[in-house]
Amino acid sequence: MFDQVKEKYAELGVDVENALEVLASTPISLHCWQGDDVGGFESDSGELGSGLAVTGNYPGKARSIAELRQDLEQALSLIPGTHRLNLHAIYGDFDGEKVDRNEIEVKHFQSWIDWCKDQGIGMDFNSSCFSHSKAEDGFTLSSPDAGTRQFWIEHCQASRKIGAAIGEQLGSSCVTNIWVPDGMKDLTVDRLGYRKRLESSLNEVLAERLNPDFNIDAVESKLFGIGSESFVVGSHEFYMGYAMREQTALCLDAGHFHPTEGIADKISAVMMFVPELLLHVSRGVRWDSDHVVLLDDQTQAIMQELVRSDVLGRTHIGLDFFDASINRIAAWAIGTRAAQKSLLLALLEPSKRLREAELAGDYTTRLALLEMNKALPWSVVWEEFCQRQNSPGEVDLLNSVKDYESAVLSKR
Ligand code: RNT
Ligand code: ZN
Repeated sequence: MFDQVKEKYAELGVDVENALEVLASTPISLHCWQGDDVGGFESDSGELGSGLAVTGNYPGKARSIAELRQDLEQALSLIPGTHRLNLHAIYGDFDGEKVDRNEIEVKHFQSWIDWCKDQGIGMDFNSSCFSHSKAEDGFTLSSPDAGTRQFWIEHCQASRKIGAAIGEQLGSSCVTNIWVPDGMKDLTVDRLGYRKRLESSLNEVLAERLNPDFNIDAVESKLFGIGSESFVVGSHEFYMGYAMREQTALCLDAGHFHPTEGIADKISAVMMFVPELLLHVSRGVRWDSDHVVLLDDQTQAIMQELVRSDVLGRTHIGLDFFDASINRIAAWAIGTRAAQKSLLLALLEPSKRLREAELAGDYTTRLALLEMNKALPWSVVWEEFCQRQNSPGEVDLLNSVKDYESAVLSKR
């Protein structure tokens, strides 16, 4: 069937083999935090806070680094292609030792780097400015308290150095992302003061020049969160301005905007002015930003823009969702595969004909082709991709998940 489908696409001017090559060489950064509900492995790990909330209590959660790696290996086997690990600082290998956030070093992440090397995958990193006594009042890098600010500055500086070591050791640049929860529940009078403090803290964090072949800095905005309904210091405008001025990567989280506001249309605009983009592909539902990614309109629109604007080479695709009400490995696999399926659909567009029609003002053809594209047998191409990459096809995915659940998860 695949050969026939390939022919059909070729008639429309679409090179299926080329699409499969691009798909195979587009890694998705798998967020470690789906595996244990953003818990991490600090010796005194407390409650999840700073507006982050995970609901559900599905059995079989990873309770140790070994279990999380086992689960990640399982998830990676269910996702076609070669991907990356996205690790948060709270997931260090601290060996029961109390290591405060401003004291983290490369050695605490060496076993993760070694694991990634064994897996043949790259790794990305995140400072963890939440779930900590010094973040309990809602502020970190923009805190009015100089000592608190200094603590988080040191944490973010340490995170970048760890990022650079990761990139150097793995031979693939590490994207180190900064997201801070800073914001207020209610009416805020001195918004500018908070934003000025955030700016100056970020300047200190990023002051040391690091080799971009090893570390790429990214900053992530948010519109509102639980406990920061009225004001978020690091808003989109703030970080867009900051990233443009400082030429850092800009992180767009698909769930961090107004409920009906997508990030797809922002891509071609921001990419004119920032060097790189980090995506947190996610799915917002009403006020909550972190549902498992699906092959839905939003995700398709994002991938279409990456392909149509020809910015895949400057984009780092990461995921950001946490669902504890379903099998966590299934969540990783379903979400990552949905992002890949969306990308495949975008790569299979008859782009030449679409562009010609648009330029000629023939919007009828444009609309007809776009609608036709959805009805073409793209899923045959997807199944071929899964087979070539030794991953289960759509029908077998659930069985693989259930087998692992009964063999491993149910025994925890
Ligand atoms: C929070 C941000 C951030 C976190 C992770 C855990 O709203 O999206 O990216 O989800 O860093
Ligand atoms: Zn995010």
